[in-house]
Amino acid sequence: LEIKTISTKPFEGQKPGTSGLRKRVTEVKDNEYYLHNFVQSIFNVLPKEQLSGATLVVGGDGRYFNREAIQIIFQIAAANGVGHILVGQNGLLSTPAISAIVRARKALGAIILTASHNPGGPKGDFGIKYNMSNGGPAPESVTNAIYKQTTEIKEFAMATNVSVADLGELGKHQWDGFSVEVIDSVDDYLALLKTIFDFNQIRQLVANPKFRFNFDAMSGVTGVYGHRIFSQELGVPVQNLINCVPSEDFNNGHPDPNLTYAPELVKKMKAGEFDMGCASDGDGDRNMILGNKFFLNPSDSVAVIAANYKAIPYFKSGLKGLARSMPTSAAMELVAKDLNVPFFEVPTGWKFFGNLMDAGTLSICGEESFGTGSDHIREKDGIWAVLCWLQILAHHNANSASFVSIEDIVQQHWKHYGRNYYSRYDYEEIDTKPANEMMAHIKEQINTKSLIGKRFTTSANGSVLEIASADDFEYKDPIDKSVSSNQGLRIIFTDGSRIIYRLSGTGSTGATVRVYFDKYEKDHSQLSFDTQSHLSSLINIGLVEIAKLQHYTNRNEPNVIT
Ligand code: VG1
Ligand code: CO
Repeated sequence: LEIKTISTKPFEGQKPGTSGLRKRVTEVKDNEYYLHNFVQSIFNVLPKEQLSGATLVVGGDGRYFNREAIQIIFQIAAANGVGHILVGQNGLLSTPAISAIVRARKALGAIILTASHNPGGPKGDFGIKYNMSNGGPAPESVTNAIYKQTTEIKEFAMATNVSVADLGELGKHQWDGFSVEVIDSVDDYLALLKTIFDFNQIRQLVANPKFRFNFDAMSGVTGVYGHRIFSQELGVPVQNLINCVPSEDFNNGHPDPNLTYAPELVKKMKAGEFDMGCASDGDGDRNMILGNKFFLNPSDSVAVIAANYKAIPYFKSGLKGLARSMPTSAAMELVAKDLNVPFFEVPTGWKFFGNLMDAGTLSICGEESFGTGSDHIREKDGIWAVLCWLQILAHHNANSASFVSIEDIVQQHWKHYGRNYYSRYDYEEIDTKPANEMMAHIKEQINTKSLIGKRFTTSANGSVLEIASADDFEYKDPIDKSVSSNQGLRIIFTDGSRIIYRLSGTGSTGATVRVYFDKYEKDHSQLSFDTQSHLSSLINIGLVEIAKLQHYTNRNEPNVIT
């Protein structure tokens, strides 16, 4: 190995957010050594004795600049004593697949190259994140230490003779004390999924002419997985897989599976062309699932999966516990209560679930942001969520004369548990200053306790909503006792309704304001309303009365409504 030490200077703002460091490609490329600094800072934090000879997994969602970044990571890793790197074919590995590989191959950790659902290409975003040996995102203690390194860094080391010309060809490349192995992107992950689900039963559902399935990879990494798993393994016709060729700029799209950015799929589902339509984000950890003319809210999705756990072979021996992130609708705890298993409410971001899973107290969890997963890995998992729904549908239809749809299953669930009407409003690319001012305005009302006892008469039927409590969510990890503060402003009403305000931690420029609304109904006559109209009073209180959102941000409408 020809190792060179190169001097450098710190760059500002290399602080990982909700899920790694996400920056405009221009910022990364225009600043020589921007990436080098961050990668060296990761290695500076890892204990030398663990790093020496260790195996790391490297891969990503295939976005622009990943190819160059991968070669840089090889060189810096080799110079820092890493022994072996497993890299996905063509640099492609979904985030959940990386988590599975780290665990299966007992790697020290992984470097994941993705900005997830953010757009890519020369003008889009680049992202990088470090995962630990459990396969999950590094906890805040580690990301804070990496950030500290980035503010002090003076030099980095790289092995200049290391490079792999063709990442398309499987196989091993060896240097003195260092090797790179190009592995199949799907094999390890598929092997794990086969231990979780009954593929035979799902094949029967897929073969049922009453069931029409569609999958949209949004030109992200899951195209590779979709072809192999849905088509080759389960028999879905190839023409039912759309946008399944990974593209460096996501085909000039926004690889965020929601009602705004997946219009092609949404249109087909609204027209009743399919019985199940699914999409995943750039790196494959998110999922959107739609039924025939039916929107499956992600908060409902994870609750229904939990309630139907017996249909999924992996959960045969029972559930250890259930969890959701704070802004996710409260549907999950009703299931936990009913099944008599422990329930946890954690801050936004998957890293908080990992500790609970490692301690053996959590089986299924999810977020309102189209993230669903279980303790089979330590990341949320889009394909897994699709397979859960396929398995649940297969189970319900195994001996049924008429077809049991996604909507039927959800309606059944609401009848049993009641329904959480739920919506999230996103205001993207707001200037940081007014966004912070708006949050401060809400915080002020929380601090002075002026909101408590406040009553609002609703326009719809004149009923009264009264605020019971309001706080800035703080989480104490029950396992390692670490405390995470400032995790979202919460307004809770006496009937259990909630309004939550957060600033996004995954954007690369400006601020994104997220406002979440949750209202519970259990009366059978109250289950079939339109979500937006049923929430309209709560939404008005949240946007106008409490936040004065338009005044601060000058926005009339959100960019995305979920
Ligand atoms: C968003 C979502 C959060 C999710 C995170 C990472 O974070 O709200 O639930 O865990 O993205 O998802 P924020 O801070 O922007 O609200 V992904 O698919 O980017 O790894
Ligand atoms: Co993602």
